[in-house]
Amino acid sequence: AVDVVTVGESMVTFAPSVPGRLADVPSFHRGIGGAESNVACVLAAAGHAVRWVSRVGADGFGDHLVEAIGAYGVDTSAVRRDPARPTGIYFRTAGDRATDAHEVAYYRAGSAASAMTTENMDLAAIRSGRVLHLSGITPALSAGCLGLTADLTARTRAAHPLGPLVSFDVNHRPGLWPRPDDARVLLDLARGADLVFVGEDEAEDAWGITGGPDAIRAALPEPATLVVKRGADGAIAYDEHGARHTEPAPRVDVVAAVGAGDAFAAGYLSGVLRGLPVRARLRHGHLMAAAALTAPGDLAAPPGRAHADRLADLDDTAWG
Ligand code: KDG
Repeated sequence: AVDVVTVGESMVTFAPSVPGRLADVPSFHRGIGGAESNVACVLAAAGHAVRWVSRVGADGFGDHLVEAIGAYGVDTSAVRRDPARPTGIYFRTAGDRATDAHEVAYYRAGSAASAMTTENMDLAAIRSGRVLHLSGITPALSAGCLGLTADLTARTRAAHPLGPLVSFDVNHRPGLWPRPDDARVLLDLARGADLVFVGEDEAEDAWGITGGPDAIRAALPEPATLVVKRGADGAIAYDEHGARHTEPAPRVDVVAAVGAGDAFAAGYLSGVLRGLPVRARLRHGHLMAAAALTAPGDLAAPPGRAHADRLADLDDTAWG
């Protein structure tokens, strides 16, 4: 049985060998990225049965993604190869340590994954898990990808009441939306999910919500659970009973924030799958995020389950 299915574009990533402007970096280290496959890899490392569903090119980068994501223990059997379109790739700079401002150069327009539609995806494979995890990156890729995400959120819930719990990470990527206002569609998509992850700053950038976590919950009352992430200030989960759970984040020396949100979602979902209390779900989210924050790439080696359990069980004085 599959615990979690994720759907989304993955890319071969090129991280800089030295700091500096993109124009000046002489060489890059190859890695793998893609928010949804990052979530899948962290969940697989935490011992869950995970499937990643996508489309990649029939090229060497597509081979690398399937092999590298598969090597994490993720099931890639429903990934389709597109002989007519390339696999997406992207380059980024190390960024400024204080502000985390970094340059990203995507080469993904017209990629194999951007051609995902409801019609060309294996919907039975997509609905085969206890949890279906999606993100707001996919609907930014093309009209077909937006339609797929819409079908898998609101309309899927109505037509498949016994289907998987739908988890949605807002993942607002301003550079992918043609016009800033287009990102408002993420609010509608989030309304169709059961569990939503959003950053406080992200809700302001994408939706203009400035009133903090309670204002975000007021704008988004539909998902049974809403998790608002506040970076170093911790995270808040609003549950279906109207309760609000706040959990501080451990202090870490940030090397690169990329991938931390994905790792947080994976840790939280691992707690959901294991039936842990909300507070432990948040702590597992923080622990997985801390591993990503302290590693340079999109994907870090997460702590093993037993170690994470020991850390999550420490008393409050060790947390926050
Ligand atoms: O969350 C990290 C992702 O942003 C990164 O791995 C690449 O999926 C990606 C994207 O579209 O930016």
